[in-house]
Formats: sequence, C-alpha cells, structure tokens
Amino acid sequence: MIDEDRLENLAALGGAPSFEEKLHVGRPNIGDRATLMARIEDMLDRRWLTNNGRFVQEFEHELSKFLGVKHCIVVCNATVGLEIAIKASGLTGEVIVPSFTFVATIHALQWQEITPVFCDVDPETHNIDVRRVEELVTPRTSGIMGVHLWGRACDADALSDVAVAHDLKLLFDAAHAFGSSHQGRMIGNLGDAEVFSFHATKFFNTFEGGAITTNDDDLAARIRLMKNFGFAGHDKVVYLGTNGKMNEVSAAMGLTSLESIDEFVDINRSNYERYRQELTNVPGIDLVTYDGDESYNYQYVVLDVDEAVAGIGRDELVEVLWSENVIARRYFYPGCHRMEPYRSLYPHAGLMLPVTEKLADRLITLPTGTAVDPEQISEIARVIRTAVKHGPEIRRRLAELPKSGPNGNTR
Ligand code: T4K
Repeated sequence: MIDEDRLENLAALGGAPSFEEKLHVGRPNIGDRATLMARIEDMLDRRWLTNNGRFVQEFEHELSKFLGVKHCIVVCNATVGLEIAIKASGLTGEVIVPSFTFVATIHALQWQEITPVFCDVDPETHNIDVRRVEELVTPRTSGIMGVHLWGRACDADALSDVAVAHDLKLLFDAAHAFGSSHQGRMIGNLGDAEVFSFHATKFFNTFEGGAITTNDDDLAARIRLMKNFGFAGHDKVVYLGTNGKMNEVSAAMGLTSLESIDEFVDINRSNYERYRQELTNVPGIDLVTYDGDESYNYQYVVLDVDEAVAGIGRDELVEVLWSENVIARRYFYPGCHRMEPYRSLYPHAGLMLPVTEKLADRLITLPTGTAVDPEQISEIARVIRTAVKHGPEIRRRLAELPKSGPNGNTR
C-alpha cells in the first residue's frame, strides 16, 4: 500500500509498483460462463453460425424489449453500424459532428467521402454544443451526428429542433450509452437512428458487435437490407450493401451479457461511488458526474485534472499511474481533428474547438468494471492523492528521468 507521505514509494520514482498485474480500462465483463457455453454447444449442434440465425433473432428481440424501441438491427461492430446508418439515412455533403469522440465516429463519415464539420463540445456535458451547431449549417449540410459521451445523453430536444428547422437528419453515436436513459426513456429512441457498440471493452459486450436502433419502419428496412449485401431474396439484390452481420457466437454472448446487465451496472456504480468518495477534496481533481434521475451505465470513470490547481499535469499523472501498472487512458486525446487524415484535410479546425482541445489535454479514464475490486480502487486513489500532494516535486523528478509510458516510446 502506498504511503501518501513517502514520495519514494511511487514506482515512477523507484518504488515497487502498487499492482503486480496491469489494471486496464476496458477489461471485459463476462456473464455466466456455463450459460454461454451451453448456447455455443447448441449453436454447433445446429450448425447455424451466422446469417440471421436463431440467437441473432432472439438477441434483437430482447434488445428491442429492453430499449423499448421498435427496430433493433444487430451488426458486426459499431463502426460498420455507423457507416450503414449514415448511408441508409441518405447523408451526403457535410455532417456536423463533435471532434471530441473516438475516431470511428469521424472515420464512418469520411469513409463515405462526407465532410465531418467539427463542432465544439459543451464544457460541462462534454457533448456536442448545441449553441454552436446552427452556426455550422451550410447548404451542403445533410445531418447532425451527436455522440452520447461517457453514456450521458446529448441535448436531443435542442438538436432535434435545429434538425427540423434546417431539414437535416439526426443520428446519434450511442456507443457509450447502452443502458442509459434520456428523460426517463432508454437511449436508442432518439433522432432518426442510434448506434450502440458492444465491443469487448464496453461494459456490455458481444466480443465485437453493435446495434442500430430506430422507430422508423422504412429506415429499418433499408438498414436490414444494407447490412446483408442488399439481398431482398436469394438472388435479388435491391440496394448497395455491405456485410454488417453479427455472427451467432456474438449473439450468444450478447444474450448471456444481457442476463447479467444489472449486476454489471451495479458494480460500475459502486466502483464509481468509491472513486468519488476517495477523491473528494483532492485539489484540481474532479470526477465527471452522473447526476439527476436518469439511468446510467457508469462504465467510464473520467477524471478532469486542472494542472494549475493540482500542481501536476494530466500526462504526468498518467505516467505515475502507468508506473504503478494502472493503465489509465487519455480518452479522447488529442481530439479527432488533430489526428490524420483530419489534421491535414482540415488544418484550421482547432481554431473553432477550444473546449475540445482543453478537455483532450485534461481528462483521464480509470479502470472499472467487474475486473477491478474496491480495494484496488482505494489504492489507485491513494496513488492519485500522493501524486497531487507532492505534485511539483514529482514533476521536477520526472523531468529528469528518461521518457516512458504513453508519452514516451514504451507502453
Ligand atoms: N464511437 C465511439 C464513441 C466509440 O467509443 C467507439 C469505440 C466506436 C464508435 C466504435 O465502436 P466499435 O466499432 O469498436 O464497436 C477501444 C475500443 O476498441 C473501442 O471499441 C472503443 N470505442 C474505444 C473507446 O476503446 P482502444 O484503441 O482504446 O482499445 P485497446 O485495444 O487499447 O483496449 C483498451 C483496453 O482494454 C486495453 O488496454 C486492454 C483492455 N482489453 C481490450 C480487449 C479488446 C482487454 O482487457 N480485453 C480485450 O479483449 O479502443
């Protein structure tokens, strides 16, 4: 256990790491193994492995019920899900989207030669800043894509007003938001369509996978065709399509994960509360909050580091944590507009994105989920408190050491 008064205890300064094994952000939650294995045996016995099999159909049915949405189409991953939703909604030209997101949101547009028009985010919610959206509408704009970052809903009503006023489509990247609600209704029902990710690193996973949800019958029909090469019958192709199908093993995992979803959320919530208790009143350190009457999945524990107050920078804190084998992540540094190909294509985008750049330089995501226990969280918090308590001294000593961790050349 770290002694908060003894600087030399920190592994970054020569002490032994707090954890022998690495603690990761995004360690998968696994439901009941016996149930999963039984499903896989059943699948093998039936020799039906993919292409709208029994488990996919059952999974879509259960997801629609859980979300209270008319149509749920499962897909092989959320990136392909976004691409299909974008194409099926008829987006072209320009789409207004935050840069402060995982790069897949933006790639899904650029992949189809649609220009992502980067919109800044709100400093409190970290979601697309509705006050900025309207300024970015041009005659080429065909849609708005919000991202429910950290599982906290965008201001969907205000976005919908802008979309209606300018005759735009409204899509949501809901990759983080499975199990979260907006005004008491499950996310999955907003805009023209929403896309969830069930990637292994999400609290609810199907290994790889995702789902597109909509209450629009025509859009759902197009999405179904497009995810299966455009096939409307054995030899009849009616649309440009792709292969976006979820396989049966993933659907079996999804059905099994769904049976444990309450347990996963409970553990995430109590981990989050523990971090919150342990890190209250640490100067310059704030946890992203999940307040109000909504449901949240609490899958992201996000710290905001105010360097001026904490006396230690975000990157130095990450370096200290990595040395302890706490593989904290800098989601979503540096912001998509500062990644290729966007930084070359839109070199001046940053001028309009001050909040995005500020957040990208301050946030840290910490390990949570079923793979982390409460004692480990307390120890992670002790490391953070120690780093802040001795911030300037740590900073001075780190500057004298060769670079390592996420900012250097070793990982
Ligand atoms: N939109 C948004 C807003 C998203 O956040 C994402 C994905 C998408 C769209 C696209 O969804 P998908 O097409 O992936 O369905 C990870 C995930 O790969 C990505 O799905 C996720 N967002 C993003 C936030 O995080 P990386 O590059 O950080 O992943 P990686 O490989 O570094 O994994 C993170 C940590 O998880 C590792 O340190 C170790 C641990 N891990 C990972 C895997 C895969 C495990 O312990 N076991 C595992 O099986 O992107």
